[in-house]
Amino acid sequence: MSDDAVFITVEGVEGAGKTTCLGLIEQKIRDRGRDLLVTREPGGTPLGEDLRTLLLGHRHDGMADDTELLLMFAARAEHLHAKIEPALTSGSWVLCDRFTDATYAYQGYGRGIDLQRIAALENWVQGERRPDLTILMDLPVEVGLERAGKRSAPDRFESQALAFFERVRQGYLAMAADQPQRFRVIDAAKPLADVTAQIASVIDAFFADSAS
Ligand code: Z5A
Repeated sequence: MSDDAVFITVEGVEGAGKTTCLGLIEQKIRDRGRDLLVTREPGGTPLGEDLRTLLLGHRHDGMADDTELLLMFAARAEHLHAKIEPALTSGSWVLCDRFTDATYAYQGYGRGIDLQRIAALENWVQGERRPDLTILMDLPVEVGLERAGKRSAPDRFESQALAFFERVRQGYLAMAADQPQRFRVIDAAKPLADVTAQIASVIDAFFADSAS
C-alpha cells in the first residue's frame, strides 16, 4: 500500500443515511485531489454483486446463519482481491459502504454467531487489512427502518424483527466504544444538513490529523 492510501468505511443500521452521505464524503476527498474508489459490501465486483442478490433476496429465506456469514466473507475475499487491495496499492483511497464491522454487527451481535469465529475469518480473509477510519451513522432503529421502509419493499435483512436491529445497533456502538481511534460516531437522527455538517467536520479533522 502506498504511504498515503487510506481505507474509509461507512456503517450503520438500515436507513441511517449511509448512501445519502457517501456522495458528500466522496466530494470532500476528491476536493483534496485524491484518487478514490467508491464501492460497497456485499458487492463491489461482479461475483460480489451476484452474492449480494442471493444474500438480500428472498429466494433463500431459510439460509443458515453460517452460510450467510461465509457468503459475506466470500464476497469480501473477492472484493479485496479484485478491487480494494489493487486500489490501495496504486495509492488510491477507498471509500466502502459497509465492511467487516457489518459482519460483526449483523451476523455476530444480530444473529448471535460467536465473535471469535468472525475474527478468525477476518484474519484469514483480510490478513492485516483493516479500515483506517470508520464513520458510524447512529440513530434509533425505529427511525432508520421508517426511513428505509418509505423507499421500497423490505429485503431479507429489513424483514428482521426490531429486536434484531436493536442488537445490531448496540453491537456497532460497543465496537465504536472499544476502538475510538478508528470510529467516529455521527448522530444520524438529526436533519440532513446537521448530519452532513458532522460528517464534513470528521473528514476535515481526519485530513488535519494525517497532515500533522
Ligand atoms: N450486511 C450484513 O449482514 N453483513 C455484512 O457483512 C454486510 C452487510 C457487508 C445490505 O446493506 C444489507 O447487508 C444490510 C446489512 C447486510 N442490511 N440490510 N438491510 P446495504 O448497506 O446495501 O443496505 P441498507 O443498510 O439497507 O442501506 P440503506 O437502507 O440504503 O440505508 P442507508 O444507505 O443508510 O440510508 P439512505 O438510503 O441513505 O437513506 C434512507 C432514506 O432516508 C432515504 O430516503 C434518504 O433520503 C432518507 N434520509 C437520509 N438521511 C436523512 C436524514 N438525516 N433525515 C431524514 N431523512 C434522511
